[in-house]
Amino acid sequence: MSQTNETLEQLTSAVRRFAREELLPAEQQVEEEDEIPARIVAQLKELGLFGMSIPEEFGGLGLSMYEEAKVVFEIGYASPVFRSYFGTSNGVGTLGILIEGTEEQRRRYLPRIATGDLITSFCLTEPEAGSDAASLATRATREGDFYVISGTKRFTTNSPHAGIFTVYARTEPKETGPKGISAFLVERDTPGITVGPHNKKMGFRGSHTADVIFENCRVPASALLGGREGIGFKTAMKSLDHARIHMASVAVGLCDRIIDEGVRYATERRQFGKPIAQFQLIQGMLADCAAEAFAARAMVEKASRDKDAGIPIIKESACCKYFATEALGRIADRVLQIHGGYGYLKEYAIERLYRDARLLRIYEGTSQIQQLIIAREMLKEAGA
Ligand code: COS
Repeated sequence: MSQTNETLEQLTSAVRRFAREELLPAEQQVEEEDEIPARIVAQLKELGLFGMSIPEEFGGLGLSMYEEAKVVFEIGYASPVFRSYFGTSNGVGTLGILIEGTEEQRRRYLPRIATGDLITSFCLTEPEAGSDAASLATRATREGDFYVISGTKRFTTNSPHAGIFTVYARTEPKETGPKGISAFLVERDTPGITVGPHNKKMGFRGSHTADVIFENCRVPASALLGGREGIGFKTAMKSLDHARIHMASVAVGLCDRIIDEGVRYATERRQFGKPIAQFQLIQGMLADCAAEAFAARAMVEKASRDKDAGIPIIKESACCKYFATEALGRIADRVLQIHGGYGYLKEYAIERLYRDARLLRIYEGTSQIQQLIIAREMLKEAGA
């Protein structure tokens, strides 16, 4: 572990205070304006949150997976939109550089990513390649000392703000599966890149996703991640193993928040002459929420400690993402139910949090993809 218990406690306390004192009061403004205020972005930078997973030698906080999860539990207590702004820079947009990047690539990009001055985006998903990521059709064709990239990427989080894209493209046209895929670090000002308009989503207002279109985009051969062709798919999968534990941590933080909203409402709202919290049917719902949130937290803590210890966590990471985000969905649904008709009104936070929570069961791999990964690993372990 890179931080002492004391420094980790200082960091998580600072993030807890920041989430509760600065982020919660700004949530409604973000919802209305579909934008995170610049003052908050500056505070996120100051706390070092863009560089949580980046080693200290490159200016990051150098947190272990366990430490990252503990910090994310705290930031996840606020609207997940805030976390999303620095999420790609700690997660899928940057992890490829940490996992496979050459020394030159690390030195060129990581220090600016760590400060939040360079935002990264992960360009894997395409219009016809979502869950089946290995079927992607974007091409990167070698021409002398360059590659020429063409294709369309979809649902690219933070692409409107990104300064660099980690782009997954097919370098071996005859190879239609995972083996022909390579990854590239493509700088935003490269000619041939168009970022489309923001997608209009059910929730997550303030977090922006869009199509990114590459048209004969020429990048130097040095943009090939890790300097090797054909390893891109595995790099993406390894990035997602880390990112899914991170996402499960976001879900844990949001479970805590939504449960607090439920307890507060249940103790304030009176029916039949007493607070509804005193009715056992409400207590049953609250208890189910607490038990599931506790289980999700324990899973994330165990899986992240295992990852830090070098134990393979492909199955555990998928279990965490699957369980924590599905539990979050059930918790959001119960807490909205506890609010009754008021839960359906925009003036209560649960209406927005319920919509935001819905995304977590979909992105960074749907629940069904997590089930598939878990079962595959089980069968592998059984030698089947
Ligand atoms: N770590 C390292 N290697 C991995 C890996 C991981 N987590 N997962 C797969 N691989 C390797 C496999 O071992 C295999 O290697 P070999 O060919 O050497 O045996 C190779 O990668 C291909 O793996 P696999 O056969 O499992 O690929 P599939 O095409 O069947 O797909 C799934 C795998 C479905 C798991 C993958 O496409 C996936 O995760 N899809 C969801 C994508 C996603 O999350 N999208 C959201 C984007 S972020 S918003």
